[in-house]
Amino acid sequence: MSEITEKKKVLSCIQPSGMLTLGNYLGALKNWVNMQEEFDCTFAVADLHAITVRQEPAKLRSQIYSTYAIMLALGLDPEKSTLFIQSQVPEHTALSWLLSCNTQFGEMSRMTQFKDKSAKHADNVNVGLFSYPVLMAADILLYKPDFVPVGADQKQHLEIARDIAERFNRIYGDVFTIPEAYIPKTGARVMSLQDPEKKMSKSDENANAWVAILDDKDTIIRKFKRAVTDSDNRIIVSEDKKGVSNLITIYSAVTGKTSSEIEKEFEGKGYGDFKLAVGEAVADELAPIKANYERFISDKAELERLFKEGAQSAERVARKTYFKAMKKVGFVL
Ligand code: ATP
Ligand code: LTN
Repeated sequence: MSEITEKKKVLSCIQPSGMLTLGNYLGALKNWVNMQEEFDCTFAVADLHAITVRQEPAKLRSQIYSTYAIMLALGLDPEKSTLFIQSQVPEHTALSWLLSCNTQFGEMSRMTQFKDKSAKHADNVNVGLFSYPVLMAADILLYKPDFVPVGADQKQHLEIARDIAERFNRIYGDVFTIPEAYIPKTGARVMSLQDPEKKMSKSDENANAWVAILDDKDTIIRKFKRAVTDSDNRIIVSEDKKGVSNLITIYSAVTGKTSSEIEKEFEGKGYGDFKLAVGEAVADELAPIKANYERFISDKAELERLFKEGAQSAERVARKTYFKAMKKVGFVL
């Protein structure tokens, strides 16, 4: 007798807040593609999250399209996974209100990303920036995922989502699945190429600090050649060699080689050779994505067709969870 086992569910989102980086790719997106076959996956462009910092409307619009096109270019397949744009499924904001009223001010105040971003955008410390993890919890809980693939910086937000879900279930009865973060072993925290104490971020003003998924080969190699290292010229992982360690992590995440294999491979060689090898490996990995991207972004009508379909199927799932939560809280449907 054949046994039908249901696939476990996966959900994740990415903000369309600029050029996606190698950090986004190694920390999150690469895993999304790897998970697509084994799991029932839902992935979204988290455009509502992007306006927690000021965005120029025309630029935001074009970045929403390009982020969706990158998801397709990576190999995410709308026939296998649900791919949609967050703002097109209104249950996200609706559920986020129910969750907000069950989240404490004190627990939100501990979020380190809020502290960092409010320091960086001191002229616009808006309420959305503060309550953003509640919207993120809604994004997740609507789809009842078992796993949420994210980079290490999102761990704290995932924990809050779990806390919110557990509390809601305890007060009102079972509605939400408690999700687990799925953080990669290598590449969970890719650091800036210019300041290896900081995470690689697309909002870094210094363009040499980050590699964009859509950078061309020459640009990628140039950025790696300029990567900040140190003066001791040994290619080893070490706490006091953050720049070199970061390059080893990147090379390892892209090639699948372990750190000790990499240390052996480059024993006796200099930083010049090593940086070139890392740059080339990264450029080779990203080249097909860039080529696919050009194809997807040039057909707007097809992109629109795909994301509308994606939103419809996402909403079918989201609506059920949302109505159930509303009912439990005591609303009349
Ligand atoms: P910003 O850097 O502008 O603050 P972000 O890149 O952190 O934004 P998102 O685009 O929403 O924000 O991130 C999408 C995913 O990429 C998340 O899962 C996040 O954890 C991951 N990610 C982002 N930066 C890195 C990094 N440097 N290393 C590993 N993973 C990362
Ligand atoms: N907060 C995340 C992006 C994000 C997300 C989500 C990730 C929004 N909603 C739901 C996983 C699940 C970020 O800033 N990187």
